[in-house]
Amino acid sequence: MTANSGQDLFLGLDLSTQQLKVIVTDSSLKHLETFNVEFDQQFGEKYSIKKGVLSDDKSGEIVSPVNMWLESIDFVFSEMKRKKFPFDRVCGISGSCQQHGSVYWSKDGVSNLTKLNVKSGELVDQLTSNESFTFPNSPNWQDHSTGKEIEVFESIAGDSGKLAELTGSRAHYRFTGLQIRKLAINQRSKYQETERISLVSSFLASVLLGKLTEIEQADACGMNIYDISKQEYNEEMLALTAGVHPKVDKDHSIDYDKEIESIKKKLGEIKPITYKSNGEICQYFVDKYGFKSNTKIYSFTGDNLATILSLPLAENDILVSLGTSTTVLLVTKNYCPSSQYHLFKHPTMPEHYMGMICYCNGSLAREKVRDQVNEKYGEKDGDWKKFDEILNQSTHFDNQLGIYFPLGEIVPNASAQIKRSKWENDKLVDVTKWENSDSDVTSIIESQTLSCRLRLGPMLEVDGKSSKAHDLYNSLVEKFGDIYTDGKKQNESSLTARPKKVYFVGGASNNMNIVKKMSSILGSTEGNYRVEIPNACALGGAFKASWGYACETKNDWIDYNEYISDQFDYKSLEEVDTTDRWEEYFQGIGMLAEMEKSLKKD
Ligand code: ADP
Ligand code: XUL
Repeated sequence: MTANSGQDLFLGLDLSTQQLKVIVTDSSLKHLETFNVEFDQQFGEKYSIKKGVLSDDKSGEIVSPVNMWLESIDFVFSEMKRKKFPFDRVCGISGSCQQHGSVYWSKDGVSNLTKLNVKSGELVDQLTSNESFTFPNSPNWQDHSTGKEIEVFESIAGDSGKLAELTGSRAHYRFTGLQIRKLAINQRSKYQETERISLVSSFLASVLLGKLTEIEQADACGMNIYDISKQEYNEEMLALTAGVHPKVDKDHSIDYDKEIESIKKKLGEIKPITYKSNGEICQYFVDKYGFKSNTKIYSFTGDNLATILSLPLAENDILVSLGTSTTVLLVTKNYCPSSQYHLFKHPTMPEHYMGMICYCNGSLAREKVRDQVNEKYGEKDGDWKKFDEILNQSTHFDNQLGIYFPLGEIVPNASAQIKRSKWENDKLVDVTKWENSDSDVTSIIESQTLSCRLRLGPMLEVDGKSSKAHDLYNSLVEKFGDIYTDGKKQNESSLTARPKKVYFVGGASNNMNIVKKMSSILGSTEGNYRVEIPNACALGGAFKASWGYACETKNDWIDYNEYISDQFDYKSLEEVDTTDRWEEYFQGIGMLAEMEKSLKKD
């Protein structure tokens, strides 16, 4: 498809848990082709992996073999070569990688990387694991083995909220600083032999460059050690990461200053967000596949960060991903951290941040309610017809709300439970079931959406104050008192802020009734859209490369959002026809905040 025209091409690579994907776009952001290699299918036996990873159920450790990733790069490019892909037209490459994972280069590895050449075999032959990497495997984001590290990171920062203020997130098992600490303590000599530590994103960019490149600033925010406001590593967190914090690591023979210098060197500098490339592709790829020697490599970023690059997402726009779990991403200038969500630097807009809220109880919780109504009405298993019919009948908020957590929830932090409450005689009354069990349908969509609305509020900017919003806020507080979310007091602007545009993606966005209901509650001011972007993060990577190339050609910044908006295929968006019930759901906000106060925790 691409072979006949002479247009410039861009590649977006996506190194995820289960596959390496390569997406090809042209300079008008047209998606031309996709290539991929699935790890289980291609390397399952050789590396004994399942779903891309090695898991130890006892310790909770989950890792991915670095050699497998190296093999997959040659594999997918060889496939492309076999299909006569015109590598010589590729001008720029960027991409998206699973977040938080880390790769540990030995001194030899750093040097081997600069000597890659086509005569010495494949990447995996030249960067063999025991020689080039001090640890052969990379911790995976699903890892759960760092419980002790969570405790020390939060206690040294003060508490979960303070760590979130500093680094954009509370401590999480998967975050890189904690994973490095575990290795630095348990396998000290291997840690000490480590010359450099890359994130998965900077690892992949480094391999293409044939030299080590810096950790990308937006992805660095997934480490729990990077002070986002000061734009530098936090020394206390670095000391923990290196296993030398004087309050928790009592080995007095350790030379603290030397260890801090050493970990800073291992991690390398973090360059502020830029459009500038990190260099040109190395000779190995030129000779082996026919890339031109000036193909630019732009910094790679994390997969969620790359996802927001695939759409014209401006400040205060949000992306609601209704997959197995629900993930909400938004673009904001407002650095307003909380222990219940994440803030990262935006990968292409230096003044902006990306907010991310991750819920466990998304589709599976809705499916349980669907199954319950299907059973009641004798409907077919798995069919959403009855669920939709009930949802459509609900035309207003009727003062009752349920919280449905068949799984323990991250946001808010709560154990598995179901809670239903009604607003009666000016107070909240808990009930074990509704008069009509059909009410669970509306109630689950309402409470899931209101939870997003409550937590998005602090991250959104208010566009001027309206007296209407002021009145709504006053009557809310009069009725419910001050509203607290996750221990933090909400104020007038956080409770009355509205998103500009809302985009819905993921499996459940196929359901227009769910999307309409959610839209009516979120109350966007500039429209709601449903969009199908099956390869969003790889596409975001390719767009980042073509944007970087356009900026470099102009030798100046081009606003990322303008760049995407100018060329974006708006026909791919489906506008959602909805009724705005934003005002009516102030009551729901008050009720949900009240109900969350009494949720059970583990
Ligand atoms: P993943 O997170 O695995 O990528 P998907 O984005 O494919 O998941 O979403 C899968 C979920 O989408 C399923 O769990 C299912 O409940 C939900 N889903 C798919 N179609 C519908 C529908 N018509 N109505 C509601 N939910 C749906
Ligand atoms: C985000 C996270 C996952 C991985 C998936 O914090 O851990 O979304 O990035 O690849």
